[in-house]
Amino acid sequence: MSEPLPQASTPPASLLESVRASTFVVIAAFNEAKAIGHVVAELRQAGFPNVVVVDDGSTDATAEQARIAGAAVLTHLINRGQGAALQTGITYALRSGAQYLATFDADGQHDVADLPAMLGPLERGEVEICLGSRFLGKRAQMPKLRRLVLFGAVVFTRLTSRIKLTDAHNGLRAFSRKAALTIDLQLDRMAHASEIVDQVRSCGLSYCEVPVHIRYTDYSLAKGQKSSAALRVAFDYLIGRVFR
Ligand SMILES: Nc1nc2c(ncn2[C@@H]2O[C@H](COP(=O)(O)OP(=O)(O)OP(=O)(O)O)[C@@H](O)[C@H]2O)c(=O)[nH]1
Ligand SMILES: [Mg+2]
Repeated sequence: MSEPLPQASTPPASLLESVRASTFVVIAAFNEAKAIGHVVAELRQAGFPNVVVVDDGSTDATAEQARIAGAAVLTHLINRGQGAALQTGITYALRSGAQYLATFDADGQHDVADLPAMLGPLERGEVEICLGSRFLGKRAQMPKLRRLVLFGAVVFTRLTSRIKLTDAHNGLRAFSRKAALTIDLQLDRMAHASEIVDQVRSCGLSYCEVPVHIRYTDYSLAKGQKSSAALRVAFDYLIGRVFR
């Protein structure tokens, strides 16, 4: 088992304008027309001009709402899953000159106010990747079953990836350009979260966890993952390991 995970030093109150301008926020979105416009608008109002939404074969107005709110929109013609959508967005951001990248969920669960603390350690050159954790800092409000499943994911990650995280499946992450160039997501669906952790370790990328706030709303709970989906994620990940 590896050493305890390093945590970020004191978060910066502000982030350099040049860092915001060269940060690309990548959002995988599947049938999120009700939420995506607000999410993109909040990011842009907070001073992040480069928002990339990958519409993952949605059958609703996700792409249109994202575009109206000011995002660059990429489209998968069929639904490929969050991992595939993130890799599409990351590749696009790198080709567009991104120096920093963040992944962000489309369903309104992430808080844009957490981004400066996520990007700060990258800006200061302390680490290459910051991983958001809902279990550091204030106790997160969430359904008990979800807490249990996420605890199971942490234990699973410690056993399979041998990395000690407090939150193994948090969609809020920040990457330096170097880290984004190194990470190569092959698992199309939700198991990409474990794959990233594996690659952090195998590629020797430096990382830290940063406390973030995850909102559980009626919308996110109705739309989000069923607890039983955890078994499918574990299965996809283990199959991916066998065949890679
Ligand atoms: N479910 C799902 N989400 C996708 C897909 N492609 C992209 N996404 C996006 O991935 C993000 C996370 O998906 P969620 O289903 O909310 O997963 P989660 O946040 O880990 O789980 P919850 O805590 O249940 O919300 C959302 O922004 C989705 O719109 C896909 O094929 N399926
Ligand atoms: Mg969600």
